[in-house]
Amino acid sequence: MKTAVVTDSTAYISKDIREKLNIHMIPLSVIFGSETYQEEVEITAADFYEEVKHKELPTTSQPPVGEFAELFEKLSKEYDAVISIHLSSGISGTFQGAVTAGSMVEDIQVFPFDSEISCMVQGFYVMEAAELAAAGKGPQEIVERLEEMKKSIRAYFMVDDLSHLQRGGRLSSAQALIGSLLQVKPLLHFEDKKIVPFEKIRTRKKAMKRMVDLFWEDVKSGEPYQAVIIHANREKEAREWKAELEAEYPNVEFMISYFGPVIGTHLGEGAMGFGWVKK
Ligand code: MYR
Repeated sequence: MKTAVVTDSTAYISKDIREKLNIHMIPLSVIFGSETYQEEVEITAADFYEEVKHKELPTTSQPPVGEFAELFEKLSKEYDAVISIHLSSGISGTFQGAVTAGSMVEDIQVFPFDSEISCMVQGFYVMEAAELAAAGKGPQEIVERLEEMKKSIRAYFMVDDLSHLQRGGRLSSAQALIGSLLQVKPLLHFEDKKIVPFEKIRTRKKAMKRMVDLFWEDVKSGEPYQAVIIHANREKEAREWKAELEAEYPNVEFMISYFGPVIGTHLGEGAMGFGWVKK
């Protein structure tokens, strides 16, 4: 059985890795006024953070269902099944788009998978699925492995300015609580597919330290883990943090990724995240 792996742009998996692992990607878009750009195709993260320095922050949109259907149709010529892995259905309609398109195509079985997260943490699922598909595993077996990964995947993130998340309506909390968080650097995470505050923390430094404490709680068991630092145009800071973590946790495999245009629209420049999963 031949299984294809599809994801969306918000996993921010580089073109090189996508090509190497045979991962198909459907982009979400950012919209500046009357101009729409597909991220990772027509606008890079570097262009985006430069643009927003002198333009109003854009809005974002999910891929049209027709684009999913077209891709699934195309894949049906070569594959028997597709696993389509997407950002959390609690923050975007992208996953539902894959579900709808999956019910429209006839010649291929579509297995939509809600990562309940986004960015390179979603990417962990995608790369694992691609490796299993390349090894000839069938869709059921791959989905089982992804469900197993869900038990150990964790991610926390902080933003410099909470107003972007509030403006985009992606922060699930009472207005009064949000108001009290605007003065601090709250640590955020996903709960039931939605973004909620995890803890009120006063400074960026303390929020980063807290993420590491939470990480330690999991990795102290000594089991093998992989981890990712995700930044919104703060590459130098991410590199320094990675070097510190590598010195402290030599048995963990760390990587650096980024919040690209779509996620950057909702988090704002300066956001920083940390995610991990048991290997
Ligand atoms: C859309 O328009 O459908 C896209 C909406 C994307 C909302 C993004 C909200 C922030 C997600 C943060 C993910 C952090 C993962 C570590």
